[in-house]
Amino acid sequence: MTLTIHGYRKSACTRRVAVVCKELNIPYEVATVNLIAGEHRSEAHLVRQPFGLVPTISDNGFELFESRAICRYLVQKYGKPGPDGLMPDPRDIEATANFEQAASIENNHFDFYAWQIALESVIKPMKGESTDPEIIKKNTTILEAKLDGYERILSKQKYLAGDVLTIADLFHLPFGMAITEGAKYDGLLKRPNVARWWKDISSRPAWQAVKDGA
Ligand SMILES: N[C@@H](CCC(=O)N[C@@H](CS)C(=O)NCC(=O)O)C(=O)O
Repeated sequence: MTLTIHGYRKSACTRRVAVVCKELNIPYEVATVNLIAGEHRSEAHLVRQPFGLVPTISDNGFELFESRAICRYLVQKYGKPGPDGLMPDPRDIEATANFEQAASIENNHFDFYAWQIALESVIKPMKGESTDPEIIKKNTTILEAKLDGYERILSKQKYLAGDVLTIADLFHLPFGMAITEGAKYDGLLKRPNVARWWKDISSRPAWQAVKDGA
């Protein structure tokens, strides 16, 4: 049975799951939960996602929400965890610890600040809502310092968890694109090693296939 992503094709978190499907050649269908029409707040969707957000998946009767947890599940179920497998083999404790560290970096030092910038510069204007330049300024200042940390890491290794690509790198793609292309913020482009890494991950065919819609 085909994997179903209950999501909104253009939403960042839906595309986060879709890019991993593409990387692993997992066929999927999108059952649209229309965010503009408020379908994510319907009782039917709240049964799947108690917080009223997208995406969720249904996989042969198995249901899951939280995009990063979904990506981990997809690699473990359909991929080949190991040095070339987007996530380490769980029996490799040190590689797994490095991977979890990288995933925590994205979650704690990138996601919120990039999301705030994207929300104020791209998402709210798209919806015709007013924006707050102070929020953009505050979060850009914080993200600048965070990306200096990224530069220190990426000057020593190719990717965030070491020298092999993992889903922790791919997690950055949706909001990385929103701040770079949408908000025209140059933080991912002006630091040499961050720029090398960003160009590498954002030019992958899997991302090119879903970057404008899952
Ligand atoms: N941590 C959640 C976040 C999900 C999330 O924020 N989804 C957004 C789209 S990217 C959403 O559903 N927004 C609708 C809203 O906030 O009303 C995940 O990664 O799945």
